[in-house]
Formats: sequence, C-alpha cells, structure tokens
Amino acid sequence: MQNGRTTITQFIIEEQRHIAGASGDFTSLLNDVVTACKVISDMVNHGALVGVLGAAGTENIQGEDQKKMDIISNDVFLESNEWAGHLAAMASEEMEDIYHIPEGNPRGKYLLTFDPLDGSSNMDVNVSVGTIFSILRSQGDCTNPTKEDFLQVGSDQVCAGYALYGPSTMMVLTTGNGVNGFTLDQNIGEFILTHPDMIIPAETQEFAINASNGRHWEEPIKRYVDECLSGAEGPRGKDFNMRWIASMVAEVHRILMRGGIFMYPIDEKMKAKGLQGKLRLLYEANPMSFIIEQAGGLSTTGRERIMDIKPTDLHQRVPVVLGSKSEVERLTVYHNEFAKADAT
Ligand code: P6P
Repeated sequence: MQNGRTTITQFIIEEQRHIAGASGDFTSLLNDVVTACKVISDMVNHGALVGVLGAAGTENIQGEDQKKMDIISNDVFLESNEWAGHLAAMASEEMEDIYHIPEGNPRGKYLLTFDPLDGSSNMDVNVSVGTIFSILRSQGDCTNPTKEDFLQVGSDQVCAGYALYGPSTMMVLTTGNGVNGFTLDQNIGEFILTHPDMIIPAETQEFAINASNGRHWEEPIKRYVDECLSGAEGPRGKDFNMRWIASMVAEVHRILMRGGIFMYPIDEKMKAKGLQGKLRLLYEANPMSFIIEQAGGLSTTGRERIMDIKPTDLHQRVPVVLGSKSEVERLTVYHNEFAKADAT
C-alpha cells in the first residue's frame, strides 16, 4: 500500500496466488510488462517533443505502413521482457515470426503476445492509443519454442491486459479472477488501483462500428445497425449513440466503463480478398475477449465464441463483436436467423 492505496505491484503479487503453479515468475513477468507500458506512456505523452510522431517509412507483416512509434514501442516491449528468464518467446503484430529470447538470456515457461501500439494511426492526431498483451503458458519445449506453441485457444490465456494512453494512462488486467483497472500516478511512476472489479453494464444505448464499410456488411450487421439508427421509433424502441475512435483499446475501455457493443465484422469486401476479418486473433481479439468475458460481457465473431477458436496462424484475423451481453446475444440471434433463412 502507498498511503492506503493499492499499487499494481502489490495487486499482482496477491493475484499470483490465484494462478495454479504460479511462482514469482508470473509476478516478475507482469511487472516487466508494466514497465514497458510506463516507458511507452512517457514517449506517447511527449509526442512531437521527442520526435516519435510520423511514419517510419516501412511496412509490417500486415502490409500496413508503420508509424515510428509502432517500431519504438515494439522494441521497448522486447527490451523490457527478454532478459529476466520468464519467457520462452514473444510474438507481436509488428514482427512476422516469433521472437526468440537472445542467446545468453535464460528462458522461462510463459509466452507473451502483444500489439505494442494499437490504433497508432491516431498518434499524429493526438487521439488515444494503447498496448494490448496476452500471456500464455508454453506447452512445448521452452528452450526451442516454435510458432505452433503460440497457437492456443483464447480460453488458455493466463493473463490479458491493455494499457490506454489517454487523458490519463490506465492499465486494465485480468488473470481470470475478474477485471481491475489502474491509473498511472505520474508523480511516483506507479499504477494505482482505481477501478476494482470492473463489470460491463448488460444493457446499453451505444454501438461502435466503422460505418464507412456499411455497403459491404452482411445482412445481420446491416439489420442490427439499421435498428439502432431507427431509434425510439424503430423496433428497438430507444435511441442509440454511435462512436468510432479507430483505437480498439479506447473502444473496449469505454464499453467496460459504460457498456456498449464494438463490431469489426467480416464483410463482402474482406471475403473477396480472402480475409477472415480485420482484427488479429492472438494479440487483439483474444486478450480483449478474456477481459470482456471476465467483466460479464460476451465476445464472438457473430457466429462463435472467439476464445473457442483454435488458431491456425500467428497473425490470423477474425471478425469481432464484443461488449454488453444482451447486445452481443441479439447479434448472434440475427446471424442464426440469417443462416437458417439462407439455408432454405
Ligand atoms: P479502421 C487499429 O488499427 C485497429 O487495429 C483497431 O484498434 C481499431 O478498432 C481498428 O483497427 C480501426 O480500423 O478500419 O476503422 O481504421
């Protein structure tokens, strides 16, 4: 405790007691992840003053133009987590293959996947960005990990969390024992427990989707959004608000705080390109799904629970529909009704 306040360090040590077989490794690993997020927060907060804005002039494995901070934040994560001996390997949105722990460093029993700076296209326009991470147990040979070691269903995650670099910097964590939020006290450089036991409101009047893709949506999504737009005069009998920040971390945090539904569905344009969705399963959809479910929400592709999906590739994409339980259930019903009608 610091002046009667619970620090994230103390919280993690207490959390470790809920993890079967956890030794000090997990606590130390999570603290190294927290340190990386503090360093990224400092850089993001200083922005142009420290020359971290703008394009890097390179592309990542996803074929997306990288921002300078995509690369810098990725390096911060590697440097903060490669030395302590808790990890067998790492995987990142910004790296094509898995990252092997450098020779000379000890290896450990965990795997770390991360999107080091989610929503980085918002950096240059000073809109919230975040970091998303997920911790798995290495099932294979810790001394010689392979990509296949990472291809575990989301329900096998040991821990998931995100850092949100917004008006304040927050970290939100779950280890399967609920969801807790911490706010960075810049004066002492420590995250303080400010949002214990976060629960998503089951009902909502807010939806998030990139409406510019509307002409490509499948029928169930079109039906759901049209009903929201029809408001009180329509079948829902109430008005809705729409939000789209283009930063999944910020959208998920808003949903945790006041309810809502976030949709990045598969659409006809993606199908034509052979894509299964926009968002990545291992380091975006799975960690966010773990958090959302632990906070009483649901997270599906529209058709199936995301944390049941057996990954087939490190950078596999999936459709995402997550948030307030009643809204996600409604969309699942619409997908089922559409499938039945399509089958007749
Ligand atoms: P669009 C950011 O690039 C991201 O991966 C998510 O954080 C965000 O929700 C989504 O993509 C935004 O996608 O197509 O609206 O730019």
